Amino acid sequence: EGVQPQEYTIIKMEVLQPFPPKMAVLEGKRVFLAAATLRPETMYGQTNAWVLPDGKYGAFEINETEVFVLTERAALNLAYQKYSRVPERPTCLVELTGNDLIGLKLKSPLAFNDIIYALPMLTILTDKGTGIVTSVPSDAPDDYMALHDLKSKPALRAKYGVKDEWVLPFEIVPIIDIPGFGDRAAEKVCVDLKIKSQNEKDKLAEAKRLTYLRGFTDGTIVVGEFAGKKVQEVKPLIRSKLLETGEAIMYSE
Ligand code: A2H
Repeated sequence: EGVQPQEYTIIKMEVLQPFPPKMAVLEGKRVFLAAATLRPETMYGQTNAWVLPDGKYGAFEINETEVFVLTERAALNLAYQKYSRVPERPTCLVELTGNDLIGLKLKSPLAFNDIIYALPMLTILTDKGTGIVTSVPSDAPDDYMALHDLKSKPALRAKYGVKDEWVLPFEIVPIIDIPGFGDRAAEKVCVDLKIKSQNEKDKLAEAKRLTYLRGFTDGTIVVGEFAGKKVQEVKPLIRSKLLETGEAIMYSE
């Protein structure tokens, strides 16, 4: 890790009004949770966003009208990648923790769910990407297990102030078919490996190893305008589209 640059796509997940009191200072601006992903072609299947409850985030001014919520580290990296109008020192309009973000109502590009919510994930690393992760439980074992934990453990929801309606209505959205794995590959490997929670690091690493490459090399997208095409083929097309429409930006580290 860290040997060669990682090319992420930052997905702009728009925070819908009304903002919570802590974010009142952002009133009148367009505010986005900036989620870093390596799999832009999976965005149809988003069910929520992930934040680290104790993580430190900031709302950074990206230009006159747009604000990104992400870690300070990522804001600084981005500033050097020509998107900020104030490259040397991105302005932090308000400091936030993950707890402040839990329950935010979001609208995210390509997602079949019109509205999704920001929810707690306990394994997010603050020194990778933006510290915000978009959740695609059909294809990401980490996302599947973290959502499964919240759905199956009322005490976990209570601990983080997560309302039932932010979690329980959200089902897996099948988006990619992988021969031998089906169209809910993450669920299948997590069940096969008998993974019990998002904290089973080694087993989840194995689950990711089993699905990630296969999804990319043998997967077929079964939804959207590119339905029937290979994941390999559509990934760059979907990424370009998101970049062109301004719904995403590039980010590398
Ligand atoms: B991926 P790599 Cl569908 N902490 O996006 C923990 N995980 C993070 C993170 C952070 N700070 N920042 C990004 N990620 C996740 C989609 C996806 C992803 C699918 C399948 C696999 C997959 C939806 N979540 O990643 O260590 C993000 O989840 C499998 C590795 O830099 C991001 O892409 O290689 C991926 O990890 C980046 O991980």
